[in-house]
Amino acid sequence: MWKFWLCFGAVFLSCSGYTWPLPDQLSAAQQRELKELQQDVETEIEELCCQNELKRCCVEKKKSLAQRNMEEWEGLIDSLKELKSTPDEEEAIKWLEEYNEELRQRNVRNAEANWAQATNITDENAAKVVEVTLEVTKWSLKKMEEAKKFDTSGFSDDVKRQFKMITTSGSLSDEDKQRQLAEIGTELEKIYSTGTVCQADGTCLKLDPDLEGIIAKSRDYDRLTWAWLSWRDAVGPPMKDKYAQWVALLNEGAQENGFADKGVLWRGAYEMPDGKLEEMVDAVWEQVKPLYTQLHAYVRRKLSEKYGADKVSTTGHIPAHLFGNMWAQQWNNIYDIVVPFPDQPEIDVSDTMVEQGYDALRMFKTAEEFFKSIGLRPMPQVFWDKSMLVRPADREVVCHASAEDFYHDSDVRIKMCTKVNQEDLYVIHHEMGHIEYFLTYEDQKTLYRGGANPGFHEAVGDTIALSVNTPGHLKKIGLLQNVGHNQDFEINELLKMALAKVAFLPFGLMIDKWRWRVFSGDITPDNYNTGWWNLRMKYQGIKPPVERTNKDFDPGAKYHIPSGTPYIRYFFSFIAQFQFHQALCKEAGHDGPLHKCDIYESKAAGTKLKNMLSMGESRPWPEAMKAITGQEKLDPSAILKYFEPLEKWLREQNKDEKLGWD
Ligand code: BJ2
Ligand code: ZN
Repeated sequence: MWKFWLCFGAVFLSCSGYTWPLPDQLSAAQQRELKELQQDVETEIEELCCQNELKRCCVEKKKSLAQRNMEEWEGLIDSLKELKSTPDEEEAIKWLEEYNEELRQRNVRNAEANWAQATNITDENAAKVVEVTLEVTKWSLKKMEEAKKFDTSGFSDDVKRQFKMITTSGSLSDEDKQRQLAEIGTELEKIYSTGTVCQADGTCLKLDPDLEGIIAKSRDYDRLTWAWLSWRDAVGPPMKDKYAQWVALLNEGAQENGFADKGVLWRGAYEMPDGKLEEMVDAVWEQVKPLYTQLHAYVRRKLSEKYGADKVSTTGHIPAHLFGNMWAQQWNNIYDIVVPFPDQPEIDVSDTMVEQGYDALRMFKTAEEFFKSIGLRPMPQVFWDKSMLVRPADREVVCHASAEDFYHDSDVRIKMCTKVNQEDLYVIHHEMGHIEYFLTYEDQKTLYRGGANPGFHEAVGDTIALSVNTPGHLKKIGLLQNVGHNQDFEINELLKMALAKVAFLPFGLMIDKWRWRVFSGDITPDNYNTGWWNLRMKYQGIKPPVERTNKDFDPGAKYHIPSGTPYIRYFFSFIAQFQFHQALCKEAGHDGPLHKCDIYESKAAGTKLKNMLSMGESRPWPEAMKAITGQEKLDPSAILKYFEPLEKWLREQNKDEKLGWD
């Protein structure tokens, strides 16, 4: 019957110059069908009128007929809306429902196996991880073949999005190779997590807390060199060949599925045409680079004063082991060396935390309190029951902090070898941000239980920590006694934040610049280390403290390389978190400079954040960006605004310096 009305309506309504209403609630297929019909009829009438030289009369006549038949036309549209989707799409939706449920159950098993291994590294647990990974791969390949049988072209955007996710795969088809890949993956992570360095007196040191502790606290140049070098020599060389095999297998999987290399798939998470993500991050980097260059020149001079001009020249690259951080990724641990106004009240709260008897649990409760104060979820009981908050004495674990979603009944956990200091308080907020995201989108379809893009996931906890780490807030929670109210204090405050945030940017960028080139074959295994240091030198302006060769594998000394975790997400996050902070501060009614803003207890800010988080991965990221900031782009103007007073001050300090390092 409706087909009859469709034809009837079409004949009477079609007339050049008249627009048919085509509501977008109809499925894409229905819309297309209607449009085609309209086109056909219009052509027919056009021809008829022209043949009989009746064009003007036709237009007028049909227009009035169109008005009269409007009601019937709209009735037709309504009946179409009721039909909603074509029978094929209904079948697809049913298939997807089952898919999402089975995926969820498999994710539960996967998360449990990984957790068991990460919190107790044994051969048996490693074997289980491999088995579960193989099961998942096998199942997703089977499901991908089923999914490809659906002609999705006429389906709604939401259904299409899910099919695209299911059919975008880099899995190898050969089961032996799948196994090899999974085994190398667990092996690389094991080398990193169990790496130790033994000293002449027979005592052995771990990365966390021992070697990281030396790098953070020692001010002895040679001791620093020793810790820096020993860690790299302990874990790098044993990984190198395995890493090259791992890359080859990942690329083979990508190529089997029609992609040029694995890097294309990694970048695909941002849903931008290939090339555009790199273009976007390069453009952002160009805008923040002047600020980084100022910070670099200032810190270089301070380090040169501290260690001597023979160790640190005031014009070139800075030796990489002097930044208080094993990877020179964040420089906040050398705040004491570079503090601009040492007579101002202290702003580092590490010592006070120890004096006040803080322990890991209290640090986690402190973080939770902030999230709750803006209306986000408290940590569920299972979180407290099952998380690993300190390093256990009786077994090997992956100490690198992480947050995991177990995909059922709000089972979410953090594992971390917490130490009582301000840096770990920040890491707790970072990880808890992931947990809040997991909890806020837990009612989404399994496929959409992810960040708008991976960078969004990274930015949640950091955004909160921007408020927490203001001296104003630290005073509120009793960790600071005095705060200054003058420009000198503000410069100290901003410089401390810049050591964590601005210093990170070129590091956040170069890691995946290296991996994208490794995947594309531009950097080959015999050039892994040289390629790595070329990028470290170019972007960060740092150099190895001793000569390195291609027998070394320094990338392997950074967790995300052996664990295979993409890194550009952190670059994205370190820019986006300032956009989020700015937007939430506005929502909270903050007045004054951005770096003073603390959104504590603002339900308005919390709601804004929650609304964005609840979207999960259901829409492309620019929509999520718009939901929270009102703009659709990654935009460095917020971070630049935040550090504006510091940049001005640094320019003045550096006016006689030779900036840069070429
Ligand atoms: C300390 C933090 C990661 C993170 C861990 C390890 C890799 C992924 C997860 C994921 C989260 C998710 C980390 C913090 C800022 C800079 C960077 C660094 N650990 N991961 N499961 N950081 O992002 O939390 O927890 O998305 O599900 O690595 O280099 O230190
Ligand atoms: Zn993270």
